Amino acid sequence: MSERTFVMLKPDALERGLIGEIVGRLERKGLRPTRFLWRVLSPELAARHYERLAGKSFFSELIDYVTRGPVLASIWEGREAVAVVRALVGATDPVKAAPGTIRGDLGLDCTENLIHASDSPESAEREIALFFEEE
Ligand code: IDP
Ligand code: MG
Repeated sequence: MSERTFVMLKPDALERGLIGEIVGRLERKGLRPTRFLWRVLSPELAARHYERLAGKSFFSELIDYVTRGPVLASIWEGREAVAVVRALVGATDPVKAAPGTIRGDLGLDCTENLIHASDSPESAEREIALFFEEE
């Protein structure tokens, strides 16, 4: 059954010129993009997006990172899209992410790990609403 998920290329991915590399991996898997949005996140939007992590020691570092330059937010569709994209992305810490995954192949820093992808269909709908359906 087709499903949709939310993907955000974080500022380091754009700074390093990795849009084509990362978007290409999702496309080659067979997923289809339906929306793209290039924007600089406000600290308020970043904090709402990551509100579940508000108590963590790295929270302010995370907000500074994701607001320091533009991100590329997107919506992707396909069979089991949420789980498929999470598998392509790899573990949160790129040192632990398996080779062959986006973070495993392209990243090294635990905070600056290139990409966000929704962790459940419920998160995907919440994040799509936050980025694409509110103003
Ligand atoms: P995820 O992006 O793999 O879903 P989350 O636990 O949702 O991981 O964390 C959101 C983001 O916060 C991560 O992608 C990473 O940028 C940052 N982060 C998570 N855990 C740590 C940590 O232990 N140290 C530093 N940054 C972290
Ligand atoms: Mg997460």
